[in-house]
Amino acid sequence: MRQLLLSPLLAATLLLPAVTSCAGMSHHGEGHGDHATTGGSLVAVMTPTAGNAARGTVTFAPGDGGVVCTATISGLTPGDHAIHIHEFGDIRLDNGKACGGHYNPEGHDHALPTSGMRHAGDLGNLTADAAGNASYTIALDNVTIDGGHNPIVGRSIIIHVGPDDGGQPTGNAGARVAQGVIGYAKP
Ligand SMILES: [Cu+2]
Repeated sequence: MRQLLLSPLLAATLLLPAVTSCAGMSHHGEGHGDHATTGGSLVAVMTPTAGNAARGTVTFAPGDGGVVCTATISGLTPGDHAIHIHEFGDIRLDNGKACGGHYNPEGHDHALPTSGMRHAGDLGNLTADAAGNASYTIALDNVTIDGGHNPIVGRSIIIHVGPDDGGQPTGNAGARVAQGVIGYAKP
């Protein structure tokens, strides 16, 4: 009796992988062979680290000059603040340190975006007005959404308490005031 009850379940269990595998093959059969990107956009929802108030969004979309990054942040102190792509999409620590160092897969020295030779994550500075609001747009030719060259999906954005002065090793920007994981945006 127990065997009779189990057998439909067993049959389904055995069939399911076969069906899934067929679907997978048919997808491959349509042929793309390359490492094409999704063509989609990315978003990092920025949340404040402990004791800070900076929050907002940073988006990345395919556009003129490569990838266009747009940051809209509030809750900053007036003035310049470093903005970087950091290595890990890990915001488990409330000081931002789980995001690791700058995203730098090509092993360049740190620099401001005026230099072509820089960390892939070197996005420069955004400037907050007297009310603490900042809007910043930069076109990036040294990264891709999720392609073969310095893909940024799954990494993180960090905004710092101070400005990036371009100095080694990471621009002397101080503590991390906001962090967010770069993920796929809902179309
Ligand atoms: Cu940083």
